[in-house]
Amino acid sequence: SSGYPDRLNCAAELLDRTVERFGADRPAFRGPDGEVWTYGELRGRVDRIAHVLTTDLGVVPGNRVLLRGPTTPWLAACWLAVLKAGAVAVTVLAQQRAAELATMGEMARVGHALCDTRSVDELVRAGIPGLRITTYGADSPDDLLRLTDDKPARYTAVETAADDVALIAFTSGTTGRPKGCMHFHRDVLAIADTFSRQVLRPGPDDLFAGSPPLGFTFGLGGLVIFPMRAGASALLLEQARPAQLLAAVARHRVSVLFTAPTAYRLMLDELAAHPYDISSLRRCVSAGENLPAATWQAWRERTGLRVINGIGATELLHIFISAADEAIRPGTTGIPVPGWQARVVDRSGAPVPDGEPGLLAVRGPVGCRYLADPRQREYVQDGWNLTGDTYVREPDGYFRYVARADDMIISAGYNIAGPQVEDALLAHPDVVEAAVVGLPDELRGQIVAAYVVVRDGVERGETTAAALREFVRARLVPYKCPRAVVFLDALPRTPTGKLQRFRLRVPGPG
Ligand code: 3SK
Repeated sequence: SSGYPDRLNCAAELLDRTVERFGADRPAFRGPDGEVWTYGELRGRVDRIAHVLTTDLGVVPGNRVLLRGPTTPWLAACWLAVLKAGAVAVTVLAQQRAAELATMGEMARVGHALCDTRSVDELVRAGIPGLRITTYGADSPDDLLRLTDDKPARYTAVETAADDVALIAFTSGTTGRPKGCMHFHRDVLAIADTFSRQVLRPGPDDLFAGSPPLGFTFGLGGLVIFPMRAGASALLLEQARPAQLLAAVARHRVSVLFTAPTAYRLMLDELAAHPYDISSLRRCVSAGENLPAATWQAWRERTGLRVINGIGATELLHIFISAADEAIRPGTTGIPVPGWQARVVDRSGAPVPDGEPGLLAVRGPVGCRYLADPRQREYVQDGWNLTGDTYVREPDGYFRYVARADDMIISAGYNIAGPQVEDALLAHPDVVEAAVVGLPDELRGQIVAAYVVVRDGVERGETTAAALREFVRARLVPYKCPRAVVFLDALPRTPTGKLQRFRLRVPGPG
C-alpha cells in the first residue's frame, strides 16, 4: 500500500491540514513586491476560486483545467482550487506558443482554462475546441477574481481517491513531441514526504524561492508543494534570472533556493561583480540538468554552502536521486532518495556491474503514466522506469551521471560522454556555457564538436578555439578533445532550461 488513506485530496492536505497544524496567520506566499499571503488568506482565496469553478463554470470532478501564467501567488491559488474541486490541473508554461498549447490542450482534452490575463492572447490563438477561458488579473466583471467576490469563504474539498489523477504535466523532453504525464493526489504528497522531508528537510520558518516555473514540476514541487507541506512559505517571482534571484535572496532573506546548474554558474559571476548579502541561504537545490563538479566546488568556495544536487523527471514528478550535507559526494548525483530504488541496467534490463555505464532504472512511490502514448512501453519496463539517462553506479552506491542515453558520441570506435567534455570546458575561466555533441563524419563516424558561450570580450575565433582544445587535452584523453569549436551567443534550450542537443547535431547552428 502507498501508506496514504484511500480517500485523499492533496490540496486539502497541503492547505487545510497546514492551517490546522501551523495556524492561519503564518505566511504562505510572498509576491515579488513583498506582499504576504498568510495561510488563512490563501485558503480564503483558494476556496472562493473553487466555488467559482463549481458554481459559475460548472467544473465537475475529473474535468481538466488548463493553468497558464507567470509565477504568482494567484497561479498557485488556482492550482490548489482546481485540485480541491476534484478537477485535474493541466499545467503549461507561460512561454509555450499557440501550436504547442493546441497540441497539449487537445491531448489532455481540457474544457476550461484559468489564465493570467497577460498570457491569454497566445492561448486564444491556440484555438482549442470547446475551451472556456477564464482570466485572472483583468479589470473586468467576468474576471475570475471578481467572480470570487460573492462566494463563501470556505469550500469543502471534494473527497478524491488517493489514486485519482490530480495533475497532468507535459514534457517535450529535449527532442520534441510532448508527452502528458498523469499524477495522482498521493503522488503530490509522496514527493514532499520523500525528497523534501527526508533530504531537503525544510522547517516552518524557511522561505523558499527559485527560478523554475510552476508549469514545470521542478518548480511546482520546490515552490508550492514542499513549502506548504512543511508549513513554510515561498517567494513567487515572475522574473527569476540569476541577478534577480540574488537580489530577492538578499531582500527577502530567502533560506531555500531551487534552480538549475547554469543559474548557479551565472550567480557566481554576478557575485564576483556585485556584493549581495545571501547569508540567509541554508539550502541550495540544483536539478533539471547535470551539475558539473566544478560548479558545485565553486559555489561551496564562494558561499560555504553545499549544493544539493538531484535528478528528477516530469514522468516521476520530482527528484528521486540526491544527497545532502555530509552525504554529498561532489561529481555524483547522490543515492536513491528514501522510498526510491535505483539501478543501472543494459538494454535487456539486466543490471550491469558497478563502475560500468548503463541505463538508469528507478522505481518508487510515483510512476510514469503517459496520457495515451505508446512511448509508455519504452519508459516503463518490468516495473522499472527508464529515465533515458546513462549512469554509473559507483562501488560505494553513489550514482554518477554520464550522459543522456542518446547523447553518447561514438568517434573512431571510442565512446565519449559529451557532458564529461563539457565539464572540462566549463573549468576554463573564459567559458560560461558549453554543449558537446557528435557531428557526422565520414572517416570517424562522428567527431566531437563543442558549442561554447564565452564571457563578454573574449575573442571568438581560432585563438580561443585552440586554447580551449589545448585546455581539454591537458585534462582528458586526447580522443575526447573537440575537433570543432563553435562560438554561440546562447545555447538552445527548452522553456524549462534543458539543453536541446539535437538542435546542435546539425552542422552550423546558431
Ligand atoms: O525534469 C527534471 O529535470 C526535473 C528535475 C527535478 C524535479 C522535477 C523535474 C521534472
